[in-house]
Amino acid sequence: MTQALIVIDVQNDFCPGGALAVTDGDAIIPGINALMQEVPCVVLTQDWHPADHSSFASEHPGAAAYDLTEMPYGPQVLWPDHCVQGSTGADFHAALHTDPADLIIRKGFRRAIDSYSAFFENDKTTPTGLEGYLRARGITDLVLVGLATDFCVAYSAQDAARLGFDVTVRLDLCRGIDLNGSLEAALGAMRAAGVRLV
Ligand code: VGL
Ligand code: ZN
Repeated sequence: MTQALIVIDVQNDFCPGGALAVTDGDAIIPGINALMQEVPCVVLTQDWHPADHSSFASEHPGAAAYDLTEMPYGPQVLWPDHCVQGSTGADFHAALHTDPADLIIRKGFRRAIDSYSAFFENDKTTPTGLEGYLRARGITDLVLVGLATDFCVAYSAQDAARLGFDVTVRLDLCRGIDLNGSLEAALGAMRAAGVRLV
């Protein structure tokens, strides 16, 4: 087996003080940095939205952040503006070691479609290219860490399991948003998909 560490969205906007701050989001960073030294492949993902991204509540007159809306591809939570391309909020947290990364994959850069997963956008069909990269390197086993447990980590883990990777989520190195029970739901969905939660 060949292992890769996939570090999901450890960006300023998901850390305390950010636009979509996850409680204690920055607390996982020292542990992630340490784990990078133990794996042969490190991939970072970066949420990377245009300023007028359709997942932003500000693009939907009358809508509030965290409302649910219907997109052509299905239900979509509307978020505060976050991780706008080139902004400080989109930068990786300063404490995260980025030098060990072999690949940085950006997602959510198409205005009309959100992308929680590191593998597919929210239509579940548009690929990011990450699967091809990992397969071309012979990687079979993935360890996922990062933000947020119940959105980008959970979607990435389920897609990875469906694609046939052996997937472990290190819950101690993740933090969640927990919107209306989304954390419990995500844990159940990951378990049902065959993801190992440790
Ligand atoms: C995320 C909401 C919107 C995440 C990204 O990284 O979990 N959540 N965009
Ligand atoms: Zn986003």
